[in-house]
Amino acid sequence: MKISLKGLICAVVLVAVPGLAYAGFAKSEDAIRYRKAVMTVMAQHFGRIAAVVKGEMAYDQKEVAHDAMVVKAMSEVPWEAFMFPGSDMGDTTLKSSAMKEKDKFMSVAQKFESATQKLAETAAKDDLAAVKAQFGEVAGNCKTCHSTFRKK
Ligand code: ASC
Repeated sequence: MKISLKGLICAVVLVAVPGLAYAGFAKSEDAIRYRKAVMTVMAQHFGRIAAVVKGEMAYDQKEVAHDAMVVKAMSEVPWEAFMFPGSDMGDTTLKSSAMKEKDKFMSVAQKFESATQKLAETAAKDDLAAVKAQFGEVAGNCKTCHSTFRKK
């Protein structure tokens, strides 16, 4: 049997560091830090679109499109980090129910991803009214997940 070098390295890493087999995190603190960083970046850029939607900031199509693109990218990456075993304990506001109801959590996350994808597509066109409408859709998804799976 011929084993590729890549395969061998993967096997060694998986055996030597079991934590790495789970979405690349060695310990729950790393998963918590990672998802908080993603949420911080997401909130910053979503907040800038919010300011435009509320009329507090001037509408600049390119800026909004860029912010929406960052929100979309951030929405695609943190979900496995929320499922890291034990990461519902410690410095986090994640409810344990998120892990117990993984399918529900992932389905809410998937809906959110679809909404941010649509926001990015909408923001690529110069139509502030459409951006406002889709912004509302995304914000609704934020709220649903937070009120269900985030501690007060
Ligand atoms: C934000 C932010 C949230 C969401 C949420 C939308 O900008 O930090 O948590 O929007 O308030 O309902």
